[in-house]
Amino acid sequence: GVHERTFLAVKPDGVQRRLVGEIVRRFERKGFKLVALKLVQVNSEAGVRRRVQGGTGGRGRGRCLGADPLPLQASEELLREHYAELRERPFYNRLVKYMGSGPVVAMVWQGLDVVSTSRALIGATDPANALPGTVRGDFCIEVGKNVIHGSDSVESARREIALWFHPNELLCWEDSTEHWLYE
Ligand code: YYY
Ligand code: MG
Repeated sequence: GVHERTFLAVKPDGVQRRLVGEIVRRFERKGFKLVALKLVQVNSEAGVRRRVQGGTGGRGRGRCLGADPLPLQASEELLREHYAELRERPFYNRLVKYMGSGPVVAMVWQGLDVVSTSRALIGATDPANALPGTVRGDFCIEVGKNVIHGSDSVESARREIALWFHPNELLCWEDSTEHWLYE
């Protein structure tokens, strides 16, 4: 339905290459509704933690920055968990390192079939196979620097949104264009 949500992230190469505005623009002009957005530096070296896992008192390492209620930590664990399905793949460690190599723009977008439509707007995983007109088709060359992440199913989207965002970071706002986008 129109309340479907997906998790999108501009990867560190996309941020470095100043593609954030261009990418946000593509999802905006499509008509999808932005419900959350933040710049996140997932820094594996600093050991700086935004929050200790709920109620567990943390895992010993790192430093809790006060009473920050975020359900995620700016730690490599977030990325390892995000890509947990790919744990056994040969590129997994390289992928996690790449995702922690600079700021990432994490976003949640909402709309009818937003998960599959976003995948179509993003293009094939390997930019070599991504069609012109897609983000990956237009802005990148190699699979290891493919600029953007998008959830691959409604289930993955739910998992990834919960991983990257606290519920109170997802904003409900009245979309004045809804009447012009949906029948
Ligand atoms: O969902 P999507 O990002 O299109 O591809 P996944 O199969 O989930 O892989 C996640 C991520 O891993 C991909 O965006 C780049 C990287 N990767 C890689 O570096 N080399 C591969 N052969 C396959 C994927
Ligand atoms: Mg994927």
